[in-house]
Amino acid sequence: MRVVYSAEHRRHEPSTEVESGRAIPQRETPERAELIRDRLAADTRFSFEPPTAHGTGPIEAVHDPAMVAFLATAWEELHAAGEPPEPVPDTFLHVAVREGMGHPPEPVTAHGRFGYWCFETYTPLVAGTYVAARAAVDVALGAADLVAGGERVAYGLCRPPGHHAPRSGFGGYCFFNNAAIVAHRWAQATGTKVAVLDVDYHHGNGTQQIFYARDDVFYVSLHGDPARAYPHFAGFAEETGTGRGLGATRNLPLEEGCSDERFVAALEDALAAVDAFGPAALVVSLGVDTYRLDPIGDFAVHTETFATCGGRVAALGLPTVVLQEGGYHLDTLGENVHGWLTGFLSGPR
Ligand code: Q9C
Ligand code: ZN
Repeated sequence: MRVVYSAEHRRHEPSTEVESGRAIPQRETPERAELIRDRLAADTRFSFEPPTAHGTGPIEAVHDPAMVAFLATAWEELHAAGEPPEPVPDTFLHVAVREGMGHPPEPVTAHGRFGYWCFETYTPLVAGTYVAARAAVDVALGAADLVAGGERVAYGLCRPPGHHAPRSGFGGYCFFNNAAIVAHRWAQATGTKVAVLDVDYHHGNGTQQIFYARDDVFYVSLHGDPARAYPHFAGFAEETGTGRGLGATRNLPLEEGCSDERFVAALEDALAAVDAFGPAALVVSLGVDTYRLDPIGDFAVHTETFATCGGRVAALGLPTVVLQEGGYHLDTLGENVHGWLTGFLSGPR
């Protein structure tokens, strides 16, 4: 399997995140990508290549160009305004503030703009964030190019991840929605339908939002029920799309302690839904924070099950772009991703 990887991810390395007002160690670290890379590199079935530059065009096709412009210079502007090395916003554009009054203009100051575009406190900016986030998009698009060129499957070792970023926002360790950028570009370039299968522990609220009113990109997710889990405000089973997109979103919220059997059964439901949609290609948002010991998940999925899952996804028979999202148990992160990908290569069992 061909793997696209860029060392530029290391430039995004916040040391902390803010949870309930406490600064705690950042979970989404450079070490994550290095552990995955090292595990795959120890298996000759995987080969590595750098991404090619795709510019901001594919990003601005999915995200508000004003958000891209903000991120391009945000850290420098915040720094010049005297903010700390890893700033986090304090005043967010909560929906209630503008209820019944329409959308406000983008603030003028960097501080105001930060809370306008960012939706939570787990996602500090550092000096290299923009370069790293741009590289993650190029990694994703590089993997998609390999599949467009005839590879059955390719893996983009994206970092930072992307699935929490909606069209006009960022958060949840995510800046640009790598999977959505790939899915949109593929659908536009080919005029065919695409499915995004999101198996990260967290609901991919950003990806769902981007495609919610569209009938050309199907979004299906297995995740911790938002009744108890981040991102709290999206991912409910009742959310099935809107307008012409009605029926092109499918959520499978799962209970605390979700077992291997339950997880695989839910995956089979998701795969049946993908198959019924009839896409020409598949994008997988691969998070392994479903693992039983993940520090921010609460499922009971074991390492062996990731191979089962990869094999079941391969059985769809679709050209498949696999992109890295979450997974925070460092001792098993490489093994779990390797298991999923080799399971895909081996096929169903
Ligand atoms: N106590 C990804 O996996 N922290 N993002 C939630 C809840 C933020 C996860 C902690 C989780 C973001 C890509
Ligand atoms: Zn996650």
